[in-house]
Amino acid sequence: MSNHSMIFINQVYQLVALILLSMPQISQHGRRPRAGQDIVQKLAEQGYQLEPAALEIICRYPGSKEELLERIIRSADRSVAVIGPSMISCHLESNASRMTPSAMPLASSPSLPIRPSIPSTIPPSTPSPISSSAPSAIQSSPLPSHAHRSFSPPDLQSPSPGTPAKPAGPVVSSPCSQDSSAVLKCDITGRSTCVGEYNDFVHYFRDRYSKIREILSRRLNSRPIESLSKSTTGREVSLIGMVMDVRTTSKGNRVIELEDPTGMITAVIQKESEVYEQSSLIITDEVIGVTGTSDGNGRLFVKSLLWPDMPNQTAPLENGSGSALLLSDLHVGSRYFMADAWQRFLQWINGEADDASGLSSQVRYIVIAGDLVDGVGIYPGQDKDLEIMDIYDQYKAAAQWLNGIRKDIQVIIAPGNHDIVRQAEPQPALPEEVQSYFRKDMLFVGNPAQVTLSGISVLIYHGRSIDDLVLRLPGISYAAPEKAMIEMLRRRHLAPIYGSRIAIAPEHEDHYVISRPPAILHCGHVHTVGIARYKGVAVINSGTWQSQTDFQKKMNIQPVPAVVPIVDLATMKIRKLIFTQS
Ligand code: D5M
Ligand code: FE
Ligand code: ZN
Repeated sequence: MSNHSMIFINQVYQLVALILLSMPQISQHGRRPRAGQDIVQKLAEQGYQLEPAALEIICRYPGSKEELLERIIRSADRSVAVIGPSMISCHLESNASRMTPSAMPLASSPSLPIRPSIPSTIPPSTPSPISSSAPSAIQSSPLPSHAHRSFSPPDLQSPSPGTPAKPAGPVVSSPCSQDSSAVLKCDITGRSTCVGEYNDFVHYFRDRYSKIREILSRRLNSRPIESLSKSTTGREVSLIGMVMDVRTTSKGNRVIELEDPTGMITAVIQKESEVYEQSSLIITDEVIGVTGTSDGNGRLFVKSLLWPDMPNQTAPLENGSGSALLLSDLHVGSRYFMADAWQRFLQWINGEADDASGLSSQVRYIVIAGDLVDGVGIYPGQDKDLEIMDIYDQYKAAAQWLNGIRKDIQVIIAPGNHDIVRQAEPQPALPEEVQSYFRKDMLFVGNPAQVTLSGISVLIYHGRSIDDLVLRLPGISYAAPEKAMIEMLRRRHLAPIYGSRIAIAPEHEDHYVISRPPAILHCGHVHTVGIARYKGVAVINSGTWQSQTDFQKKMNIQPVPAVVPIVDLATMKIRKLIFTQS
């Protein structure tokens, strides 16, 4: 049998083995009926029913059922009433092999329906630790705008007569000249291959592994895991593997299960090791390089760790012209959308406000990294926070606001988790009907997307993976989102942790690998502003236009609204413009 088909079958076998092996233990202790009731009740409280086969899978789950339930609830689509086995299996497979033959082959084919599925919505209902301190920036020359006119909000009811319908078909560049136009280089729109089958997962993880391996191979002379044997005992060897699991033992050593397409190995980082502290940054599903001594028996004692990282360079990578404003998370339709601040911004950009520095006339691009509108049904009780209840009306209002931007500025719009596209990432561009509300020179791209602005490459990603990175990495907080973004660059991956708070569809290609370093990495989502420069890359999180919601108050989320990072594309200097006050 080829390695390829082994991978497919073994993934199924491992999951079945996991379930079957846990059965006797559960029944022995007589926990199942009671646990079953609790599970049904907990899900009912959240408004979900449970298929019997799904209940059986949860009852047999050997790990913490509480945690499993929480993962299921978090990832369940609110429009789904009954949770079936397929919605659960993807939460069970985190430790199952993704690339190698199983150590535990079973003779029979699986009897339980455990096909992995991609959850489509993650309601924002679970609290997470949010720091309340102010964000930092290495280049922050705030240039307050002092607009002092009274302004009336745009008419939300009647669409502007000057808003022509957009022609059908994908938009790949603006009608401007090649040099000044924003060009879409890559996104998922119209290219999704994923149907959620096992083979998709195998392709996805293999693609992730091989792309990042290629980057690591430039600096590490590694060998396949299967080549380790008795003959390599005591020798120093290097490997490149995907992290299947990372844990700390009772003795305080760190143990990593690493996998490559040829096998798995246990890498041990002893407490006394020089790289012990560094190893606290290892997260599941990332691809790293390790060098250490093999014991010839499936274990490697690690001496050094290597992340793919960016090439070492401090100078900006490219030179362009004009400047770009980076925005995100407008949340139009929310009661908390800051219309007054947006009006001040419009006046500034349109040259109707004081602008002694002349910065506004240099702006050629505005990039919006998702959450253009607040959406509908995104989290429980959201209707209380909405000023506009219909999602299409929210987009019409957003179009009114954006269509007021100076005509020579190219606007690029990517979706986020509040927008009307599939919730599983990567997300395609907004639907054509919605696009038709906007000026026809606007460029709609997917999430993530790579564009170039007068030759400067910008990697746009809404930034949901920041939630996972904040939870998992020491020293990373919502107050300084640029640090989480630097961790993405070090891993050459926008969402290294698979299947946690964000749902990533297993496309055949991993669209999150950062194969070529961009000049700018632009995220949003966390509603705080963060600016840094990392190895020649401008790392920017662009905050929000939504003031603190009641939900955010409860969660102690301190948004930084109406602050706009501006990048000079010729010098790559970054500043912040502040529109909070007139
Ligand atoms: O996300 C806005 C901010 O709120 C961002 O910092 C993430 C945070 N957020 C979103 N959902 C949750 C939940 N459920 N718990 C804690 N924090 C959350 P947005 O995408 O605009 O809703
Ligand atoms: Fe948002
Ligand atoms: Zn968001």
